Amino acid sequence: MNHVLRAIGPSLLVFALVGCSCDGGGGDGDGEGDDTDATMGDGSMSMTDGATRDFGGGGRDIGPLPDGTMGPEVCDGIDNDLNGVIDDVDEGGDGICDCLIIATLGEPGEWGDGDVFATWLDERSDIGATALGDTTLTPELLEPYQVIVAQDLRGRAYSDAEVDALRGWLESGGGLMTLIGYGSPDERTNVNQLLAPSGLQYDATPILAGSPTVPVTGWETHPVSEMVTQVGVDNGYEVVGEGDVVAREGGFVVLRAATLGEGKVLVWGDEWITYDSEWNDHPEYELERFWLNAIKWLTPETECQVPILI
Ligand SMILES: [Ca+2]
Ligand SMILES: [Ca+2]
Ligand SMILES: [Ca+2]
Repeated sequence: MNHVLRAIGPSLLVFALVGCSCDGGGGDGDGEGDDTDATMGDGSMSMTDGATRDFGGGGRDIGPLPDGTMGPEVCDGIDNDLNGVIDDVDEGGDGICDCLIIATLGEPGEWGDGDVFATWLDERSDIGATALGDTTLTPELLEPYQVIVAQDLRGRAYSDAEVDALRGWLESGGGLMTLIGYGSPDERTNVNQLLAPSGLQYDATPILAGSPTVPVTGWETHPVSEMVTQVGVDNGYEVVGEGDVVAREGGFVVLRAATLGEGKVLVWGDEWITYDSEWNDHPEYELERFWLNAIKWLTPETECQVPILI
């Protein structure tokens, strides 16, 4: 069961399955089989010409609307238009899936004004971001979310059980992005606890102090760096350990990307990408594109994937 279905509960899926008339028998009396051209339950879609399209996924979560009609895609945990992606809705064409289920851990930063998750992201999806703060991490808490972004984790050590819960969520397909640089000595310790299963860590020495921010200009080819040439940082920490290097500046690695089971991890060595100054005062920074790329890459490949058109 995918993350979206877990979020909305299985009852709707049951309703959808029961409500679908895709039995291949042409129950509407027109003698032409299902007008939807679709067959549910085995992961395939039967066409009127006899061909079959296989979307994989073992037949889970594939099907038309609860009333049996095809599409358009809606946020219900089902691939209503049978294009192989569940809930790929973006009415505004802003590059953020309207059905995205995303949360933040910790608190927003205080070194600059603004909060990307309270404004920019909320305007681009139906649900916005859920602020989990310092809530105890359990499998049940994490399960609904497709993407989680860790902000300032100062003052909040995590237990082994919480680290295990996050690891399990990642391995089953969650996407985690971490930030750092909020200025408290224990933030690094705490976020490194959560990152330990991924093999990624923040180093101890502060790097790249600047006012205004230092542009990060060394980008490796990666989905997250597509059409990105500069993003600013100030007084962050180098990202060390496993994973692919995505961005460097001044001889330091600022961004690494790794996978863990079905899940993905992005570790960014700073937090200024959340502040208004970086969005408003630096037209040379492709910050919006960077966030769009990051969220898209972190989102499961068959859920909530929408094109980035900016
Ligand atoms: Ca779809
Ligand atoms: Ca849907
Ligand atoms: Ca959107």
